[in-house]
Amino acid sequence: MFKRVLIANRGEIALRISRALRELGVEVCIIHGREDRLSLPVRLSDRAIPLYRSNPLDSYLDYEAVIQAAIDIGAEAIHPGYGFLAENSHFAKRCEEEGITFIGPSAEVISLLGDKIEARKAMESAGLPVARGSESAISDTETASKLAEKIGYPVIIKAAAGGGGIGMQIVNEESVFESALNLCQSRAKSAFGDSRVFVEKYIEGAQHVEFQVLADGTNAIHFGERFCSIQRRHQKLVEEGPWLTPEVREEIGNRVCEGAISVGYKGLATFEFLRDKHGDFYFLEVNPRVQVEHTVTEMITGHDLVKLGIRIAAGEKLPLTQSQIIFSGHAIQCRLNAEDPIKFVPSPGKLWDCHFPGGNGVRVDTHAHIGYEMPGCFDSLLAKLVVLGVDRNEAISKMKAALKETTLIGVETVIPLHQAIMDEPDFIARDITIQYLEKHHNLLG
Ligand code: MV4
Repeated sequence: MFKRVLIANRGEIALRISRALRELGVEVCIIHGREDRLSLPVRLSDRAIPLYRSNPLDSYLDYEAVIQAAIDIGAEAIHPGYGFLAENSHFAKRCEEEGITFIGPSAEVISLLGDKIEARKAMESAGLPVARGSESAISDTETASKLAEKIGYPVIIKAAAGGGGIGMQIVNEESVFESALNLCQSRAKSAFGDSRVFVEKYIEGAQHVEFQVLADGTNAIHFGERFCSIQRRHQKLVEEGPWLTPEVREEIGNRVCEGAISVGYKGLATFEFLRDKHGDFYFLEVNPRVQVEHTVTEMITGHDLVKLGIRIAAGEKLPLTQSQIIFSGHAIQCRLNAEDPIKFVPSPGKLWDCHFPGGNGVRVDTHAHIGYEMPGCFDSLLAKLVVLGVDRNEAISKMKAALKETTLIGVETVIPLHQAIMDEPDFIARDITIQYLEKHHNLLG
């Protein structure tokens, strides 16, 4: 195991990683910006390295400074968490060059999976189901519109360098295809400096289901699925699991393991899928990092995913077999963002009071505390409230009780929205697609 690890992140995930490192007997180091100098993950670290920048985000994005900090303090590895540098192949490459372990997959694998055309091709070859679409980047409009005609409208045009839905265009008829293609290409060019796009059949009325994988470069196991359809502008709000029957879990689970093995994946990964109303799956992308909602999987399997990811990075082979992954109960997570619950605009401010629920099957991952100054310049995630019930109905009841007990004074939060969702008949009936919030306007005030 490592002796000393540097955390290149902030907020709740920095605290989550810090806990995992402590349990593994590793010294906890962390970089931080000015806004976070008094934060819990910084105060609880063994060593904190200030990297103050005029733009607060740069404290966590200046990767040469992060690498220099690791060298200066003698950290053998860097944990990137999620966001910031987590999916930056240049950063992972620079770590490799400096002999520092990047806790995650290789730079080469990050770069392969970051190209959605390459990722799609690799996963299709490994036997994962994909939507009908273009095998390579679209070069000319005519070929593209012929392909769209063949696949049948609606189609979706996506950026190769994308993910997170940036620039994506849904096209319902041929007459607007060319303008949508141009728009997607120019959005892709300005957002990613890469104008390559591809076309897929648009999957209507779909659910978002993702599989948790852990791989060691040679072998892979899966920890089942999470259901994450309740999202707004590609920001998830509610995540839960399990969602599928054991048979379907085993089938898709085996395939994602094959997919991870085929690219020599090392570390934690999430395989995202759409699932249509017939129950058919379509691979979307692989997220090569720990995710915000990993907690749902920890609740239903009992395994500590963050510790497992660190152990793999330290060179251990998979310490578990698939048969040791056993699912029990139903977990739901509500993201408690410091935002206006209707318009979702960030609500920074000082937490004058702060109380979180507890009790059987209730977990709160947060860096919040009384007196905490919630900055407006970072992600608005203040806490993750996760509950585990024997079944989904018990989990919903527990979540309602836990939301009621949560006290956060000084900022607005999305708690009222979560409370409305937990009482909403379609949510209770599991009748949820990725359009859930658009189709339930009544929940937004
Ligand atoms: C799709 C799709 C429908 N059909 N692909 C959105 C983000 C990116 N990861 C892929 N996305 C989608 N791809 C096909 N062929 C619909 C979406 C999508 C979506 C997917 C997951 C969760 C929320 C979403 C919200 C809007 C669109």
